[in-house]
Amino acid sequence: AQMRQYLDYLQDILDHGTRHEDRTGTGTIRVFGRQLRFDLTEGFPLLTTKRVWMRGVTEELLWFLRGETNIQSLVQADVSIWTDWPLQRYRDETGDEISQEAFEERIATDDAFAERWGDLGPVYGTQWRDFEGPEGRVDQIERLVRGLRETPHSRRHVVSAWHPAQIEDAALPPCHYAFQCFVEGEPGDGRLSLMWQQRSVDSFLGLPFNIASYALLTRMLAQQAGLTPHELIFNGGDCHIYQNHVEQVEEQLTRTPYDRPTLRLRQRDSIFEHAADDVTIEDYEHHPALTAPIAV
Ligand code: UFP
Repeated sequence: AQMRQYLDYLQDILDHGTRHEDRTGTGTIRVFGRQLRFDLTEGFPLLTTKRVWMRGVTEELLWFLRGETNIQSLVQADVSIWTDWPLQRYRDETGDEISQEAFEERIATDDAFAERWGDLGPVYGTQWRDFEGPEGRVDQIERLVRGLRETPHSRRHVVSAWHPAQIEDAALPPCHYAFQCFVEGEPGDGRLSLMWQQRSVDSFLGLPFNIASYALLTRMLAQQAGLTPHELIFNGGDCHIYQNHVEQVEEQLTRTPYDRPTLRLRQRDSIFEHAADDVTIEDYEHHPALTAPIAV
C-alpha cells in the first residue's frame, strides 16, 4: 500500500488554500480542518516521495517518552530538529551571532550552558510524563499503558499535551496537542487505533515526521498492551504549506509513491526502556531527499 492520500492532501491545499501572512513572516497557503487515515496493517506509513529521517523521528519520540524538554540529549544524538528555537532565543537575548554548530557543541558538552539555554519549557516531555495538577503530577503515558491493559475498551484513553496555564512558558505551544487510543476486539485478539489532534500543520516538513512518530508510538503502545496496531488517524486544524516550500511540494507531486516499508520494534518490558536501535526500518524505497528552510 502507498501513501497517495498525503499527496492528495497537498494538492487539496494548493487548490483550495488561501494565501496568508503568518507568525514567522514566511507566508503560507492554508486550509482549515482535514483528516488523514492510515491502515497500519498495510506497512509502516513512512513517506516514500522523499526521504524521511526515521532516526530523527525515533530519537525525538524517545526524548518525549523520557519526559525531557532540554535539547541536550537530542543534540548529543546528533538530532538538530529542536535547535532552532533555543538558538534564536540565545541570539536574541545575548546579541551573540553564534553559529548553529558552535551553539550545539556547547549545548552538548557544557551542562551549565545547556541548562541555561537548552530548555524549551514545558513542551511534550513535561506534559506527557509530568502534567502539573492541583493534586500533584500526572504521568499520562504510564496511565495510558495501564489503561490499555486493564480497561482496553475504555473511552477515556486520552493524553493531552495542552496545558492552558503553561502555554506561555513553552518555546512552542504544542502543535500536536492531544491523542486518543481506541481498542476493538477481545484480549488476545485486540486491535489498537490512535487518533491525534494537531492545531497547526507544516505539511511539507512537519507532517511526514508527525505521521511516522505517531505510527511508531502506536506500535510501542500496542506492544505493551498485547494488541495489534490497526488504524492511525490525523486530524489537522490549520493545515498549511509555507510559500518557500511550494517548489518542493510541486516536485513531490510529480513523484510516484513506492510501497510502504516495514518497521521492526524490539520488545521491551516497559515503553520507557526503548533505545533508538530498537527501531529498524526495512525495505524503505524512497525518492531523493528534499530540503527546505524551517519557519521558526
Ligand atoms: N510544526 C508541525 N509539526 C510539529 C511541530 C511544529 O507541523 O510537530 F512541532 C509546525 C506547524 C507550524 C509551526 O508551521 O511549526 C508552529 O507555528 P505556530 O505555533 O505559529 O503554529
